[in-house]
Parts: sequence; structure tokens; C-alpha cells
Amino acid sequence: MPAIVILGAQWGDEGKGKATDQLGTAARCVVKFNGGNNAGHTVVVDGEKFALHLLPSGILSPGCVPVIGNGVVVDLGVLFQEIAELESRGIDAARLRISANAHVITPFCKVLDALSERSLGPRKIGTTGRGIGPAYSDKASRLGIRIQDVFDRELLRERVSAAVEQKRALLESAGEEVDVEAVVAELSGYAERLRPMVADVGREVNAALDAGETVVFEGGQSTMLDIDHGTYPFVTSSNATAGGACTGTGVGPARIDRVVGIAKAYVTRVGEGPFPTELLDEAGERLRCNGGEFGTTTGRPRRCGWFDVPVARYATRVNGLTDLVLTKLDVLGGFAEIPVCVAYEIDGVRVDEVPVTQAEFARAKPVYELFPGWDEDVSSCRGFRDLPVEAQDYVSTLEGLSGCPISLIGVGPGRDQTIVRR
Ligand code: 2SA
Ligand code: GDP
Ligand code: MG
Repeated sequence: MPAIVILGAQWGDEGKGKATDQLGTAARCVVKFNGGNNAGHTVVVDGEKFALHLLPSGILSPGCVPVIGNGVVVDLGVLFQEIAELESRGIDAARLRISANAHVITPFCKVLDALSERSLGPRKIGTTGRGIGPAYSDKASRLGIRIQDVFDRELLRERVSAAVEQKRALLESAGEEVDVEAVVAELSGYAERLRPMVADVGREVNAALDAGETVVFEGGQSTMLDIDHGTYPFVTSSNATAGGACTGTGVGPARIDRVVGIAKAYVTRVGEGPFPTELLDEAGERLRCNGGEFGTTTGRPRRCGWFDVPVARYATRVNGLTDLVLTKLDVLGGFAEIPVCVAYEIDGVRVDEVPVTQAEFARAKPVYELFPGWDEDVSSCRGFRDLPVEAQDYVSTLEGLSGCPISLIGVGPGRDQTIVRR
């Protein structure tokens, strides 16, 4: 299985980092294809915890080449800080490859992210504040600064001036001034360290596939946060769905062999926007507490709710998932009954799929079926039949209702805390 896409099937933080790290140990490259340092992927290796933001999770596997594709937006300060942190822990992070076409998150993108959230007031998105939206806006407006621009000071000055000029009135009205020369100096200051990492990523990844090597494409954020297929406008600004793995790296769709969706055994969301199964009661608090549901990047408490089958079916369809990894089954231990959302009720009518409009989705109420829970701690189970029969039935039910085989089950954050099913 040489080309494997790993992506989120819900609203993020499903455990993509752990899954990527596991598959990355057998991969030649792990390529990040979307997003930036809004992502937070936690990987636990031999009891040691790593929180990765911009760097691909494959960075922790010594034989694997970590790659940042053209679809990623890069905060250069964060990049070198993350590299330095990993190097201080004995990891050779400077072996990173980075696309010359990836866009740079400039300092004014972060200012604009905060201004936009403030001006939206109660309709704010709940962004991570990392400048992601403004960087992708500049990309789409053809005002973006790319990695390749950092090496030519004159060109960089021209491009930064053009990008700043377009926003000057907005920035000044908020009392923000941008010193173009300071931005140019900051970005060019990274050029020498960046130079050896810059690559024609599309060519290198295709060459690895031509040689029969395994390549893992690591998605950031998730299907329901995708700019096209998510709960717009409460989404991130990139394609987190399977197509993004191609446009974000320069690899054609026919080369992809497997698309793995990562789904929690329940659901979480951080940031604003509709979330039909959200629990605002003691059960939600219990999931948050038992699951450690706090943002890896911002520390924000995550909203928690029961498993949403229409969302899982939607993710299966939109991404063409070949299989699902169901994570955090261990967190559900101790609930007498576990509700699963099998459909929605919208304006008194039962609806079986994610509705067409966001206005309808915002009004969707979950239709639950109850399944018996289990009391046992499943974190040391390593075979499917080791699980309590109720947990086995829960997994089989989600598989049947979602219409996608569940190939792996997570029972803890550790690399080995996984049940391989098929
Ligand atoms: P942005 O910053 O423009 O991408 O925010 C837009 C929406 O996307 C959501 N988003 C995320 N949701 C879950 N996890 C993310 N990464 C971090 C984590 C989040 C954190 O791993 O925990 O630490 O808060 C992530 N990144 C972006 C965001 O909440 C907005 O709803
Ligand atoms: P990502 O953004 O999808 O990579 O996920 P995050 O790293 O933001 O959040 C997932 C959290 O769950 C991390 O703290 C992981 O260490 C942890 N985790 C992953 N799989 C499991 C699991 O099966 N059980 C438990 N208890 N924790 C898990
Ligand atoms: Mg995360």
C-alpha cells in the first residue's frame, strides 16, 4: 500500500498524529498537505510526549523523510522554533523537506486574524489566531509570499509591499502599522537556514512512489473543518479532505491507494459552529475530563458529544474512505449506556444524512439509539476479542452504520495501545 492518506473524519483532534506516527514508522516519507501551525498532533513514543504543530508526525521516525507540501502555510519563526525544540530532544529535525511553493504566514496575517475575529463579534469563527485564514486569503488573492520568494530580497520587498498596501487602510484604522522593511528583514533572515530544506516536493514524492516506497499524506484539521465540505463559515481555510492530499503536494489522484479516516469513538469540536450531538451536561464534562479534551495548540477546552453517524457517513463519502481508525474507545468506559446519533430531526422531520444547507444543520437535533456500555478498563486490550462484548458490539455497530470498515481501534495514547482488526 504505497500511498496512504490519513485525515480527520470529524471536527479534528481524532488522533491523526498517533495514526500517522504509527504508519510513518514503515513509510519513506510523511507529507503534510494542508493547514499550518493551527494543527496540534500529539504523539507518545515510549512514554515521551511530543506535541507537533507544523512539522509532519513522521519526523519522529528516524528512517522517514518529513515533508511540508505546497498546500501548507508556514510561519517561519514557528518552524525554526519547533525544529530547535525537537533537536534539543535528540531528533534530527533539520532533515525536513519543504516545498518552494508553500506560502508564508507573515506577521501581519496574525494581526489580521485577530482583527477579523474581533470585528465578527458574536459571529466569530473561534480561530486558533495563528494567521491561517489571512495567509490563505493572500494566496487566493495572488498576494501571497511563498517560500521561494524569501531568497530574493528585491522580489520579497515588492511582494510584501503589495500585500501590505492592499490592507493598509484596514490595519491603520485598527491602529496597526506594518513596517515593510522589518518584515522583509525578518523573512530574509531565515533564508540561509531554509535553503537546504527547499525542494521540488511533487517530484520527490512521485519519485518515492515510483520506487515502490510507502508515502503517508498527513491531513491537518478535518473533514467537517474543510473550506469546501465543512460547516462553512465555521471551518479552517484549507482543504482537509482527501483531494487536498493531491493539490497540496503535486501527486495525482490515481496514485492514492488508501484513504484512512480517523474518528473518535465520540466527537469533539474546538471553535464555534454547529455540533448536533454536543453535550452541555455532566456527560460532556466527563468525556472532556476522561479524554483530556483540551486544545493541543491553544489549550482551549474542546466541546464534547456523542458519536454522529451521519457525519461519519458523510466523511466516508466525501473522502472515499477505504477504512476508519476508531480512537479513544478507552474513554467511554464506565458509561452505563452510550447514545449514538443515527439521524437528525430537522423541523420535526427525520433526516438520515448531513443536510444540504448549513441553516438546516444548525437546527439539526440528534436522534439517538442507546447501546449498553461497559465498566472494564480496555486500555491494555490488544485483540478485538479481548474487549468486553459490549465494546465489540459498539465498534461493530458504528462500522455497520458508517458504511466503512474499522481497521484499527485506539485504546490509549501510546504507540502500542492499538487493536489491529484486519
Ligand atoms: P483556523 O485557526 O483559522 O484554522 O481556525 C478555524 C477553525 O478551525 C478549527 N481548528 C482546529 N480544530 C481542532 N483542532 C485544531 N488544532 C488544535 C488542536 C486546536 C487548539 O490540535 O487541539 O489547540 O485549539 C484546529 N486548528 C484549527 C478552529 O478551532 C476553528 O474552528
Ligand atoms: P490530532 O490533531 O488528530 O493529531 O489529535 P490531537 O493530538 O490534537 O488529540 C488527540 C489526543 O488523544 C492526543 O492527546 C493523543 O495522545 C490522544 N490519543 C490518541 N489516540 C488515543 C486513544 O486511543 N486513547 C486515548 N485515551 N488517547 C488517545
Ligand atoms: Mg489536534
